[in-house]
Amino acid sequence: MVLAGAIVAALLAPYPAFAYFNGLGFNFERSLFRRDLNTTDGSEYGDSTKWPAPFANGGRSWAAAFAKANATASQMTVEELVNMTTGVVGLCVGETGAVPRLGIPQMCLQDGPIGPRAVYGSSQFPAGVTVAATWDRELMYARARAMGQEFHDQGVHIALAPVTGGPLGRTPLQGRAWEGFSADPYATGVASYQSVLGITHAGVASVAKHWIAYEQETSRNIFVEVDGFSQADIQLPISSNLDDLTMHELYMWSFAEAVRAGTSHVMCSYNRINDTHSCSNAKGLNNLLKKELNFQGGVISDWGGQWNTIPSAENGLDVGMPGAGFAAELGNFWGETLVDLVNNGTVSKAVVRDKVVRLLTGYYYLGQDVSPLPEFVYNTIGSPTLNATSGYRNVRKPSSPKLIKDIGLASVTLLKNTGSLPLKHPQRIAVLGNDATDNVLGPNACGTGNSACDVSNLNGTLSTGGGSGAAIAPYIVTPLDALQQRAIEDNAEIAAVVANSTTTIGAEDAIASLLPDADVTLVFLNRYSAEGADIPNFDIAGDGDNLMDLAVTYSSNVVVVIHTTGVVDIEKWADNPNVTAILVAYLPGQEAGNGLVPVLYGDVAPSGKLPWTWGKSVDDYPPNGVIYTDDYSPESNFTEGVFIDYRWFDKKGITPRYEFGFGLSYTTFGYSDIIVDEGRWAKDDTSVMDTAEPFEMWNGKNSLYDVLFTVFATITNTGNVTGSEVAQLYISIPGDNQPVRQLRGFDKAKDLAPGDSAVVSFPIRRKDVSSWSVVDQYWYIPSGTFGISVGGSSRNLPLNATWTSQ
Ligand SMILES: *[C@@H]1O[C@H](CO)[C@@H](O)[C@H](O)[C@H]1NC(C)=O
Ligand SMILES: *[C@@H]1O[C@H](CO)[C@@H](O)[C@H](O)[C@H]1NC(C)=O
Ligand SMILES: *[C@@H]1O[C@H](CO)[C@@H](O)[C@H](O)[C@H]1NC(C)=O
Ligand SMILES: *[C@@H]1O[C@H](CO)[C@@H](O)[C@H](O)[C@H]1NC(C)=O
Ligand SMILES: *[C@@H]1O[C@H](CO)[C@@H](O)[C@H](O)[C@H]1NC(C)=O
Ligand SMILES: *[C@@H]1O[C@H](CO)[C@@H](O)[C@H](O)[C@H]1NC(C)=O
Ligand SMILES: *[C@@H]1O[C@H](CO)[C@@H](O)[C@H](O)[C@H]1NC(C)=O
Ligand SMILES: *[C@@H]1O[C@H](CO)[C@@H](O)[C@H](O)[C@H]1NC(C)=O
Ligand SMILES: *[C@@H]1O[C@H](CO)[C@@H](O)[C@H](O)[C@H]1NC(C)=O
Ligand SMILES: CC(=O)N[C@H]1CO[C@H](CO)[C@@H](O)[C@@H]1O
Repeated sequence: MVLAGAIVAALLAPYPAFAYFNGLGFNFERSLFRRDLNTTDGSEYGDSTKWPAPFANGGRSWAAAFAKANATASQMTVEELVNMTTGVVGLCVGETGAVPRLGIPQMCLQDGPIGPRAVYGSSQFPAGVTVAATWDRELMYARARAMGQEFHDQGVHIALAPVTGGPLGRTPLQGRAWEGFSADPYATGVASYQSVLGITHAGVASVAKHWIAYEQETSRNIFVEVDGFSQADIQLPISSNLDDLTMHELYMWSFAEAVRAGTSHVMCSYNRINDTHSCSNAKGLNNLLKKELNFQGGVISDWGGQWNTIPSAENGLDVGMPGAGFAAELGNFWGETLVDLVNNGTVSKAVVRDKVVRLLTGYYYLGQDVSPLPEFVYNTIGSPTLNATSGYRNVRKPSSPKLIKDIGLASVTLLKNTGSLPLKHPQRIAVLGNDATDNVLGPNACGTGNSACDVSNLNGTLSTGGGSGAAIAPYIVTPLDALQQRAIEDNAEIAAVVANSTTTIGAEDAIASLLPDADVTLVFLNRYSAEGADIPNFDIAGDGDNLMDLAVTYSSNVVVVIHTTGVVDIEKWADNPNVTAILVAYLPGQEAGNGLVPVLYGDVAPSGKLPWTWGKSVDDYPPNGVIYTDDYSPESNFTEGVFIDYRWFDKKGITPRYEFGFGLSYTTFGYSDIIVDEGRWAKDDTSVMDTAEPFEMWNGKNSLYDVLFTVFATITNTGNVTGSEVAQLYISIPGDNQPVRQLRGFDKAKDLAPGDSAVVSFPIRRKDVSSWSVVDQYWYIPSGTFGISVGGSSRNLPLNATWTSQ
């Protein structure tokens, strides 16, 4: 049966997915049938006899926790074991069943990647894309550590974060790519590694998500059960069909970093891979994740990502979510059925026991048994409500506003500046655009809770995208708030037109009279997107284009600030000489104004760099990034292979508007003295956990993550204000069909005073100069000469050197 497109669209409408799943009825015609326990969707990749489930052993760092987990699990009955693998109803978005007899509590699982979702008394941290644009490892860690503490203090055992490159950024139209980091696997790998460490150090289990090749929202999943019957006959989830090389070199890379950092869990994704559901894909979970990456933790399904009973039990899924939660409408496959299947010998008890061991290892490793977390007190299912059994609980730390502000300041990316910035104490300031100010319905009215706003709403400044990756803002310091404070200090005038539309009565007249006399016109534009829907095009939200027409007509000093989840079309005015500066401020969280205005006024020079390529049009990117179809089995062929984002632009010779890694400062930097130091082999000391990725021995050195050589360069501040520079290293691997260059290092030289220099360093690991051999199934270093270039963006690389592998 084929469902009409409109109904598919309605099913996949933007968040509130939970409210939708929970509340709305299904009044379309459907043929009801019970899912077969064995449903595999017919692909060989769901065959656990070919790719059996490896048993956990605790790996390099979890031996003691593993021993406890194994001992506890060994005492459990089948009912108790299964209880822990199947979600139960609770206040958190997901909870595991308890084992009261052995003192194991119900564990709380809660979204999401910018802090505890739908939980009052928490901070709204900057989004993943924002911290990615800082290229600052310390800020990446600090953000995760602070978020982790809030999860901990709210009673969350398992935080559904970080987004680890699923999505990675195959298409700039992915609605929720902003929850993750960069469209480059190396950069996303670094951010994922730092984020896992930060969350873990707060005593909370991290969940690297979403495994894997989850690159579009459209047709991502419609598993819904009503009255025990499935709607799965309507449309299967999109199948990401990709080859083994692309899987290894692009999509697995950042997950390997999360596993190395010791992520407690991994979430399997909604999509299928090669026609087999990610959550029952034996090749993906048993072979690639648990065997090759040697992952010792648990695999948790995305909510409704489990589609069957026996295959998922045998093919690597450890915890099915939400199970009995959400009125079991998202599929409650295990529970008593799995108990029966174990008792009658269909599914082995050892396989189920291993699931519990994997789940409990993190619990013991993090000490959640010896210092129990506080009780979770809010009701977060449906509309977030205060459900305080012990009153409103505020866990926000006094230090968090400054951290959030600092991430904002370090992320703001200056794309154009013909001299208007930094602002030089303007006396008359015009501000245009509703993005400058408050949402008329309060800071959490649109998308950040469980609701979307009406198109005609004055949405206010965009501090986060929507869906399960959003968090409640305790307040928002808007750009206008911070600008007004500045104007007062400068004894200046400031006037803002914040109608969302130029057609609002009086808006055009107000702009026409205000702008000609202003020293500077600051225009605030945005583009929102959310989980559950892809972005239709690069349009700026609302009436932004018309607003820009008026701005450049009436002002010759227009400074544009863009809050956005990704690339938008700025071609109409980017080159207009009246546009004197363009900045992108991404999704800054609750301190939006404080994280921006000091950059505008030059207290801090901008130092953010683009974490993806800013193309001129959607057509600049690989075709078929989002597949729209009513087909029962929708397929997305990743035919571009590893050539996404800048790799594609470089291969095809396409000139972007702004290249990957680009960003200006108020000062200038000189690059000199590149040194390739081969005398610096260093044993891997960054792996918390060891992967088992196979590699060809070379030079007798023994880990894929050993440092083979280190590149140094000198960065000098050649301008006349203090600034920070993100130096980037790209490697050109010799051989046919290799990307022109690939990011393999970055180092931020911070706060260089005019005339000062700093030496930046780029440790290059074996993996960084390796390719994946599909034939031999290992990483190997191609023989020949490797090009090494260092500079300030992917297309501004003044320093060049080589390294020869043989
Ligand atoms: C796990 O516990 C079982 C039962 O007590 C025991 O037989 C087994 O050796 C343990 N496994 C490991 C790897 O310690
Ligand atoms: C299963 O989990 C539920 C919910 O946490 C708990 O009430 C029940 O006691 C558990 N059952 C067993 C057999 O431990
Ligand atoms: C997907 O299929 C390709 C062949 O088309 C194969 O090389 C790859 O290993 C498969 N990957 C998974 C995870 O099934
Ligand atoms: C085992 O239990 C399942 C679930 O109750 C049932 O469907 C299946 O027929 C049983 N198999 C055997 C061999 O008894
Ligand atoms: C609070 O949570 C309990 C347990 O889930 C539920 O029964 C109750 O209705 C909730 N109260 C509110 C006000 O949401
Ligand atoms: C306000 O936000 C909603 C999504 O919550 C969006 O559909 C609408 O277009 C936005 N309005 C404007 C004017 O940007
Ligand atoms: C720039 O702004 C001035 C008004 O300040 C206007 O006269 C002129 O036409 C504008 N130029 C462009 C290219 O829009
Ligand atoms: C995807 O690739 C398969 C196998 O080559 C082909 O049969 C199918 O038509 C392709 N689908 C699309 C949507 O391009
Ligand atoms: C230093 O600052 C002055 C005044 O702000 C400016 O005119 C000059 O171009 C700057 N020099 C450099 C090298 O940036
Ligand atoms: C209050 C207000 O000005 N609302 C407008 C926002 O913009 C949309 C179109 O983009 C108009 O339809 C609303 O009237």
